[in-house]
Amino acid sequence: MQRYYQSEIETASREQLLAWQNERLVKQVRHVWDKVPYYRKKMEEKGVSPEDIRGVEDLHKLPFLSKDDLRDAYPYGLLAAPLRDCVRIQSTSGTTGRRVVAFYTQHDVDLWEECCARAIVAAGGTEEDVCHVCYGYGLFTGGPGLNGGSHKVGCLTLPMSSGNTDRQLQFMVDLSSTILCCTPSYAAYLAESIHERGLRDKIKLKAGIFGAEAWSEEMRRDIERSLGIKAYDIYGLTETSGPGVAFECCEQAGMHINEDHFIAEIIDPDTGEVLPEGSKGELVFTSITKEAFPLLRYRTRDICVLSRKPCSCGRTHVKMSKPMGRSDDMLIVKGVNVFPSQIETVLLEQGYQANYQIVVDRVNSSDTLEVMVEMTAENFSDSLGRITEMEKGLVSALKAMLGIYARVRLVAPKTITRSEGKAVRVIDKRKI
Ligand code: DLL
Repeated sequence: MQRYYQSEIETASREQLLAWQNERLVKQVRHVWDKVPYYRKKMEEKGVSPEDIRGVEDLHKLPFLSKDDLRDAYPYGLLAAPLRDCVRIQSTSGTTGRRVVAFYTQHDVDLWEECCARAIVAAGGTEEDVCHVCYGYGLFTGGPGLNGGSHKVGCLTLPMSSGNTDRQLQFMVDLSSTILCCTPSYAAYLAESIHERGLRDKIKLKAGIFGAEAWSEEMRRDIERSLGIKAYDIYGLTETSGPGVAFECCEQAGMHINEDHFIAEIIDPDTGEVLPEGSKGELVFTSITKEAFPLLRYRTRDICVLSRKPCSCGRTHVKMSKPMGRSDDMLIVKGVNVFPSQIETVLLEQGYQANYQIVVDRVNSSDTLEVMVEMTAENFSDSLGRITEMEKGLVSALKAMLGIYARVRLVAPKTITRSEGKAVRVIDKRKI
C-alpha cells in the first residue's frame, strides 16, 4: 500500500528540509518586502531588511503578524500577488469584527491540495477509496481543502458538505464511503445517528480525518469504537491555507507539520520569546511557498508542543501535539486557567459523551462555571436522587482536574443542540 503521497519530501533528511526552508524563507522575505507595503512598514519599524534574513536562524528577527494585522489590512492589504493571478478566496467563520480573507493563486491551491492529499494517504487513502467530505463547503476551508486533496489522491470524492444527516447516511451506505472527513463533533453525531438507525453493519468506513476544533484522546477512542474506524487528526487555519498544515500518521501521536511549506516556532504568548523544542507555548507559522497570501511569523494563538523525535512512520517532518486550547479562548474563571478540553476529558472519562456546553457567568462580581452535560442512553435516569448523585460525581472529578468548583447540570439525552460544523462549547456571558 502507498504510504506517502510525496515520499521524497515527506521523508527528506533534516538537512535537506533545512536547506529548502533556508532558501525559500530568504526568497519569501524578499517577495513580501517588494510586494506588500504593509510588511515593509512593519519590518522597517523593527529595523529589519531582507538582507538581515539569511536563513531560518534569522527568523526571530522578523516582526510577528497577528489576526489584528489581518483585520487592519482587510481586504487587500496583505496581498502579495497581482489580483489577476489570484483564483480563489476563502474566509474565516469569525462572527465578530472583520472577517479574515485569504487569497490563493493556482499554485497556492495546488500546494494546499497536496498537503491535504498527504493527510489522506497517511490515513490509508488510495484511489480505491470513497472519500466522504462533510466539512462545510464555501468560504470555510474544510470542504474545499479535503475535496482537493481527495481528487489528487484519486479517491472517488463525495462533496457532501455539512448537514442533512439522513442524506449523509444514505450516500454513506449506498456508495460505501470508506473515509470520512468532518469535524470530530459531527463524526460523533453521525456515529450516534448510525447506531439509532441500526446502520452499523451497512457502513464500510475504515478511517476518519477529523479536525477544525479541539478534541480529546477519549473522544477519539469513542468515535473509533462506535464507527469501527481509525480516527486521524488534521490541523490548519484559513490564514495559512486551511486544513493540511499538519496531519496525523499511523502513530496517531502528534501531527506532522508540512515543513517544506511552513516553518513552525513555539513562543511564549506573553513575551514573544522563542522557546526551545519540547516547550509548551503558542504556535507561530511562516509560510514559505505561498504566492498570494504569504504570512511571516503568524501568531496562531494555538497552544501546543513541537517534537522532532523520529517517527516510526518514516516521516521526518516535525510533529505538533494536539492543540491544548487557544491562548485567547482559554477561559479564566476565578483567576484559574480553564481549557474546555480539560472538561471534555473528565466527562468522557466518567462515561459521558462529548455532548456538553460550558456556561461562564458573573454573579455578584464572582465568576460562575456551569457545565451542562447530556446523560447517555446507558446512564440515563429520571430519579432525582440518582441524578443528584451523578452530578456530585462529576463535580468532584471536575474539581480534581480544574482546581475550582463547577456546577454540573445533567440534562436528558439529545437536548443539547448538535453541530454540523465546529461545535459551540462555551457560552461566556461575562462578555455580553
Ligand atoms: O478550521 C481549517 C480546518 C478545516 C482544519 C478542516 C482542519 C480540518 P479556521 O476556521 O480558520 O480553519 O480555524 C482555525 O481552528 O487556529 C485552531 O484553533 C482550530 N483547529 C483547527 N484544526 C484543529 C485541530 C480551520 N485538529 C482554528 N485540533 C485553529 C484543534 C484545531 N483545533
